[in-house]
Amino acid sequence: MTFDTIIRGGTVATASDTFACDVGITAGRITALGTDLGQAAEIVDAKGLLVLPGGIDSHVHISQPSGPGIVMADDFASATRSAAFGGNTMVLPFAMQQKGESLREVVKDYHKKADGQCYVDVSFHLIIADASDRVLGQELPALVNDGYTSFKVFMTYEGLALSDMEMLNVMTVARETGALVMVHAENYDAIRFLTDRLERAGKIETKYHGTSRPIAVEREATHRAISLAEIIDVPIMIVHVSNREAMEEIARAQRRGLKIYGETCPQYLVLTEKDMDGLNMEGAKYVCSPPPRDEASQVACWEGLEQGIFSLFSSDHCPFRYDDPQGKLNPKGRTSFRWVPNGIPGVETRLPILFSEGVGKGRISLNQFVALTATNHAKTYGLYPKKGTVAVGADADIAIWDPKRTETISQKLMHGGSDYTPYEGIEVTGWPVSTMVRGKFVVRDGKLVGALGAGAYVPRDKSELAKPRVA
Ligand code: DUC
Ligand code: ZN
Ligand code: ZN
Repeated sequence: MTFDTIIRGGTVATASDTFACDVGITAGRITALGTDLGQAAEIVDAKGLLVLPGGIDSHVHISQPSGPGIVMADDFASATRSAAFGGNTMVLPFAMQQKGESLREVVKDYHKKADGQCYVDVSFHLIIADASDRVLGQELPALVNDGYTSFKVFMTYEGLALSDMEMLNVMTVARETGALVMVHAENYDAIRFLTDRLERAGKIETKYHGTSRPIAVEREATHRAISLAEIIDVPIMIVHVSNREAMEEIARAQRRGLKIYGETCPQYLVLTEKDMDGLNMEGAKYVCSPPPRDEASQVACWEGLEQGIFSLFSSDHCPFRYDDPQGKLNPKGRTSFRWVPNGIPGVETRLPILFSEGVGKGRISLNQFVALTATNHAKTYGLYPKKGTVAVGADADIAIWDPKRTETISQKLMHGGSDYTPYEGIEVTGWPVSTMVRGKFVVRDGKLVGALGAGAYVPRDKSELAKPRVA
């Protein structure tokens, strides 16, 4: 047999095993694993390198409307370029509905933004802001059937927050259609109350962003979301968990046999609320929600990853430029933390941070790393086994890593649309050097070689993990 490509001499790791073997690729798929595979049009030497499933970042925001005068730093080209340099072969951004909009039209708009503009593969979650009978009764079931098999709901934010009744209605549709609900768990009224009170007291600097969204705000909403899901008997994913109390709500639910899943992100492992203290609005670079907490919360999030309470590690990439009137330094943002856009870039740094801090420092195994960054994302969102593993029959979505290479994270190394990285100065060991999507290199030895449009839209199956406990 002759292959298109053989990746030779590397160490392959999956979510369960680590082994020395060559990878044979034909027509974009992995067609053989073994040694002495024979001939190929191209042999890629991976001696001394790791051959891993390409990262799947299942929580990224790209080209979302973000309020009057505010523009996201990435379009699909820059976000997916940045993703590829960060060792990712697929991202799952959101198609965000706004009140009154048809979800179907929203989805069409996001396809228009993404078509021909991606370097890695993409699929869309839906954000449901308008839980009307028409949306829930007609549009949503049809969209789930068409491969949009997950949706995010917000318990906070003007124009996005759903009432408990609306959450229950969305969860009911998820149960009926087999879709998975992702929940942004923060108590809207509590945040508004605290924000108003802080502003009245003249406490408007960016550091008060954290004060306006304390842990209790997140813990309470997490508890409530879990309770609502239990009432409906529907699995849910609590996204971007930042602290022990919210994590323990999830762990307790899991111990009770509920299908409650959790996700955490790099900002909760390596940033703290002190980062938002910076002078001259520097703190705005770290404003995201939920906010980074303290060192004890970082320890808790590590425990959640180590113990499998969190099955996903995503970036929550939501980039705004810093030095830009349409970004973090917008004129209103200078008047109060309330108006600083929430979100930070991170799609390119997610994997090196977890590899270095997690695998390198002995907190998690290489196999846990693969599970947390690729395999579990594919399983959770209906992409497995086509995506998320190195196995015969899977798409040849592969990241080749130099586990010994040390880099200091810096904006100079980044390839996205933002003008800063919140992870500036963090030293990491372990770096993705090449990324291949369906058998074709997008990044090779640190250089962009893939064409714009190399990434494709991937419709998704329903996830096994979205099945209720009782059918
Ligand atoms: N929630 C997200 O998931 N991303 C960015 C901002 C937010 O609140
Ligand atoms: Zn969110
Ligand atoms: Zn997000």
